[in-house]
Amino acid sequence: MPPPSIPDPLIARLSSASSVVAFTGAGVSAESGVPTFRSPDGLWNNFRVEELATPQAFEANPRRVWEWYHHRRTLMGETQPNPGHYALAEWGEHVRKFSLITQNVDGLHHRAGSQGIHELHGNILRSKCHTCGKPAGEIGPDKEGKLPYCPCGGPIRPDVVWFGETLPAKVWERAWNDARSADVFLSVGTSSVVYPAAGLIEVAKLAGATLVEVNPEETEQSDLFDFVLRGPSGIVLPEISRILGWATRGDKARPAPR
Ligand code: BJW
Ligand code: ZN
Repeated sequence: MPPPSIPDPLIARLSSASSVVAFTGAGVSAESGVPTFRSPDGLWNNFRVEELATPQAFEANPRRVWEWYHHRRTLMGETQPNPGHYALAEWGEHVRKFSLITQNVDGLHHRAGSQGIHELHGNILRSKCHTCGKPAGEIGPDKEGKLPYCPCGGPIRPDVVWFGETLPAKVWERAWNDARSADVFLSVGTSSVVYPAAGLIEVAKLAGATLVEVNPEETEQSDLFDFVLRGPSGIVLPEISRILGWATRGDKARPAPR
């Protein structure tokens, strides 16, 4: 697929910006083979994310919820960052103040070399106690499927944010401040329906940022954006890097032209 054309005024805005925020969602990892949540292939055993990613689901059936996370941990161990992740890692080296705010728990931005990532919804590799919150490393059910427990007696769970739970306070505060002070705010690969994360788009808009959406599909918030780039992030972001002369590792990550 050829990249959509990137408007010159957007390139000018990006090259003069002091502060750029990229706010990412599951779509940025789609080209790595990680299913998004709200697409038909995002269902797991016919369950929707809203039925699995809740404290109530874990308390009622921890084994089922762990099976889902075990499946996803295994899948993520087999996937690699894609050119979209690498492009954002390059931007971190070129923009005076670059902030990467992600809703993803897959760690692919980190593996692409991005630094100082704000992980709003946690990280799938980490675990913690559901009762006392104590970190529990990377543990999960053992080979026989026995579920792990904390010394306090509470069940161990993935260290991610489920529906009805608050986001990690410090991470949220930093993300909010960065959105508030962005010159350019790019929303990449998110359906923009999950709050409070999706509210950062409006925070940036009200503070006067130029808003850019990178997504092959329209979203509920598309009308808010100044620039809409309809294409996969693994194509669009490296194309922006190429035009700005920021492409370094992204070139290596992309397949060589035939
Ligand atoms: C591509 C592509 C390609 C495809 N390139 N793009 C205010 C208003 C309304 C509701 C609420 C509100 N405040 C709170 C709520 C409730 C709730 C909520 O938002 N519900 C809505 C769904 C209605 N929010 C919460 O409960 C949050 N907590 C909270 O608010 O605390 C305060 C509070 C506490 C107690 C009581 C009341 C308030 C917590 C939300 C936690 C979300 N957690 C999950 C799971 C994380 C762990 C895990 O991964 O297992 O986070 S749910 C899931 O959705 C995950 C994601 O991070 C999140 C967002 O999904 P995302 O990334 O946008 O993915 P998709 O699949 O939706 O979209 C993918 C997009 O990619 C699509 O647009 C494609 O087109 C695109 N795409 N290929 C670029 N190649
Ligand atoms: Zn505990």
